[in-house]
Formats: sequence, structure tokens, C-alpha cells
Amino acid sequence: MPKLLQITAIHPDAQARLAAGYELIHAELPQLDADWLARHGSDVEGVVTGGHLGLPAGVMTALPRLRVIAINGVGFDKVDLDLARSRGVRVTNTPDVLTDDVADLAVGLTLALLRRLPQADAYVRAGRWLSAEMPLATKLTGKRIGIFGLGRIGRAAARRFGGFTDQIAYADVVRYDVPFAWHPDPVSLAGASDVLVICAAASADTRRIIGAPVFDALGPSGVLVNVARGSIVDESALVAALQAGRLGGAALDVFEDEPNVPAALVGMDNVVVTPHIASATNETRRAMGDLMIDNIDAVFSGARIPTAVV
Ligand code: 8YV
Repeated sequence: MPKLLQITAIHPDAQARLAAGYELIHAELPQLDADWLARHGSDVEGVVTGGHLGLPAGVMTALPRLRVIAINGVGFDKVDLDLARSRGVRVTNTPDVLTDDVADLAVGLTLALLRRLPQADAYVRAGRWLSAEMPLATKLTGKRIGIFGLGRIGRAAARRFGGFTDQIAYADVVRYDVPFAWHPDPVSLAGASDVLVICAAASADTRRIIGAPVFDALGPSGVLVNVARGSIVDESALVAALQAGRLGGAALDVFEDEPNVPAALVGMDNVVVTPHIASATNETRRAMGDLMIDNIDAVFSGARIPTAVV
């Protein structure tokens, strides 16, 4: 049986299927130091990782028999694709099967932020409803929604927000034939949006592209929603804009240095934070695990790889 280094947890059903076909070496990223790699590196023929983890270049180069990096996720921003190509290592991901969940969460976070659902829940639990009505919140229906990144997830989010408003715009490097207004950059999009939803893929081009000028364009009644990657947002500029009241609020599933969330964000009442759960449903994580294993099976059997990145 081929030997796989597994550095992320996957759905229990997928885990059972993986264990039946492969010899698994479990480790966490911080354990993979020079010592570990010297002892086990030459055994590893495949790596099972998450989109949020990827595989450091130094680890990839210390695995001489590596044939595949299988990502249990759609994002491949944490894998050096050129390095993989140059070493003849295949890289696979799990697109499509998680699109619905991520788009669902974009709507859920927007509603949670505008309608203050976490506060409302806490209000009832604390018995405060017994003495006073909760303060009023903000309406979603009719608001202007800006989608940054109109790929699969951005489109799915746009379809869902279409149930709340006909004012949907997007910014993307590509101008698509879609019934939404196109903006060439996120600042221009933010200026035309009440809710800016980040759905773009992380890359060197999108790194910290959502910064102070975007927050200023959104303004004190605008809000930011991020279900993509923390690296796309300039987190300290976000904290500064929120603290100064220059931005109305933020709902974030992803952060620059997960699982560390800046204390300043956690302390703010106009911020909703979730622990990178956009694809974290039973149904979707099972489907992601299955697709990831289909990819690995294909690499080792020589069949066509269902969803190869490299
Ligand atoms: C997961 C993700 O958190 O798909 C991605 O790129 O970030 C998420 O779906 C992760 O990859 C689960 O392993």
C-alpha cells in the first residue's frame, strides 16, 4: 500500500476509506522539522492536506518519493505549484462540491451581522428579553451587494443574494457576460456596495488587496464579509477602520493567521467571527473527502485525475 502523510483531519467516512487503501502516517505541520523529515521523509509518497494548510516548500523538497499533494479543499494558495511541477508532483483539490456551502455561509454571515443574530441569541439566553425589547438592526433586502471574485463561489453567492436584492455588482479581473454590473477593482466596487463579499481566490495578486481605500469606499454604513482567505484582507487596516468607525462592520470566517483571531476583532460588537467553517458540514466534508481520495486513487492507478490543479 502506498504511504501517505496525513496532516489534516478529514470526514470520518472518508478517513475509513483512506485507511483501507493506504498506509497512513499522521503528523501535524509543526512536527515536520528536519529531524522528522530525515527519519520519515523518504517513506512518503503522498500528502493529505487542507486548503488552509497546504504544504511548505521546504517539506515538499524533503519528500523525494512524493507523487501527489491531495488538498481536502478548493484553495491551493499554500502550495508552491511551480515547485510541484518541477518535481513531477501532482496537486489535486476539491472544487464544486463545497461551492454551495461557502455561498450559503456568505449569506448566513451577512444576515448574522446585519440582523445581529449572535447578539439576539445571547440576549434571550441572558434573560434580557424579560425586561426590554432588543435594539433595532439593519435590513438586508434591497441592499447593494458587491461580490469580489466572480468564480464558482462568487456566482453561487450572487445567485443567493439575488433572492434579497436586484442590486448586485462584482469586481474581477475577467469581465463576464452576466447580469451584474462589473467594476474593474475592489475600491470602485466598494463605492457602489453596502455589503462587500470576498469570494476571490488567494494569490500574490490578491494579497491584502482589501485594505484602507476599500474600507473608506464602503464607509461607515458599509460592511465586509469574507468567506475566501484571510490573506486577501489587510487585517490591521480592517481593525483600524472598524475602531475609527470608518467601516460599519465585518463578518469573517477566515483570518490572516488562523486559528489566531486578533483580540481587537473579538472585542467588537459590530463584528461576527466564525472559525473557518464555510465548508464544514457533514454532507460537504464527506463529498470533499471522497473526491480527494478519488484523486489520490487516480494518481496511484494511473487513471485520469478527476480534479487536478497540477
Ligand atoms: C477548508 C478551505 O477549511 O476549501 C478550502 O480551500 O479553506 C476549506 O474548505 C479546508 O480546506 C478543509 O480541509
